[in-house]
Amino acid sequence: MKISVIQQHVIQMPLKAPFLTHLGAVKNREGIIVEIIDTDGVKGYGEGVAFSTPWYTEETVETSLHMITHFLIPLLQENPIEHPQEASPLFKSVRRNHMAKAALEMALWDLYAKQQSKSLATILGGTRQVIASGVVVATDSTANALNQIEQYLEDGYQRIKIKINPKQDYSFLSEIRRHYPDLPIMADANSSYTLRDLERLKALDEFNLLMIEQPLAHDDIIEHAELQKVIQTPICLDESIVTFADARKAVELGSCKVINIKAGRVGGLLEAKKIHDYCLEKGVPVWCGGMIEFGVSRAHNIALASLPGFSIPGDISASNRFWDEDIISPEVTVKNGFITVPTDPGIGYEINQKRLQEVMIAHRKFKF
Ligand code: OSB
Ligand code: MG
Repeated sequence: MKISVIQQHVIQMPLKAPFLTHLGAVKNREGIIVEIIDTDGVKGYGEGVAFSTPWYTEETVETSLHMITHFLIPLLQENPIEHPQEASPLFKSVRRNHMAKAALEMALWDLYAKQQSKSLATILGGTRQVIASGVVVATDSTANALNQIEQYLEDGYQRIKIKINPKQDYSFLSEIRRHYPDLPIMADANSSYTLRDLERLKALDEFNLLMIEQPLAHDDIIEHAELQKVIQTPICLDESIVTFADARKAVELGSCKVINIKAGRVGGLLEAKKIHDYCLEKGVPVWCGGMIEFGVSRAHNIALASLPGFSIPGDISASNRFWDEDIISPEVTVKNGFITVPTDPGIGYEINQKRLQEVMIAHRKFKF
């Protein structure tokens, strides 16, 4: 792929409002923007989506930087590749560290698409011109949740996801349902329940949720299958699915009826597409998850969600859901609940260099 330089930009930006889950608050988002430049000066971009602390998965910004710098970039330097689909097998000699791998792998896909003068969506096999946009409410008060929902519906979002946990579920959701009896809503528990909470979880069936995301342990497959047998609400797995093999186990065991795909969580676009293809074949709907990301990852998500199996609105919202000013130009916008899939080469968004410089806290350059 004629790589000449890889640049690593560490950035930091405050969220417009804290994002609250039972695992803590995200107020400030750090992220890694990877830039891969070929010998003709063509630039591909990827984003490391690990958080500053290991609350959602075991990776952090620091561990990602460590893996990218000391293991993954050296692998690319020593083993020149012809196509981005070779990156994931090459990175197999490093265990896990999926978000670090994905940051590089996704930059390679963007670069490759630009080298071919095709949109990333086209390169991946996307079939949609627009994708349906959903948004997440992550707060600890009913009043805040109702205000946010009102605003998001005005903004045109089609589906609302609400963070829940055993201390904020039944009465919280009944209040929301009282105001919005027919709104497509789903709940994300981020592993806050156990099977001891079975009665609480059964009680949520009455809210006609589209699905409940990751109710049980982050690494469980078996207990979710037990739970799915006794609740009506479809279970969607997020944290439990970190590989294609996990997706297969979950589908075959009946641990879920829906899968949330995040390219970062599964190690990149190749693995994400593998999971997508398998689910499409098995009739399991998938949707694209979010990571409170900046524009680069958001753009990759849009391309991924243009694939045919992404039949449910994902957590892909506008740049202004989280940021005063994003690092891409134009920003991602939602119109009448939809985001237009770009047709320009690669991710189809430019980097807003001025904004990138403003929010950059560290930088490193690797020559090939
Ligand atoms: O569990 O889906 C999740 C954000 C960060 C980490 C985990 C999750 C989330 C979200 C999506 O809920 C938020 C978004 O980017 O819109
Ligand atoms: Mg989730």
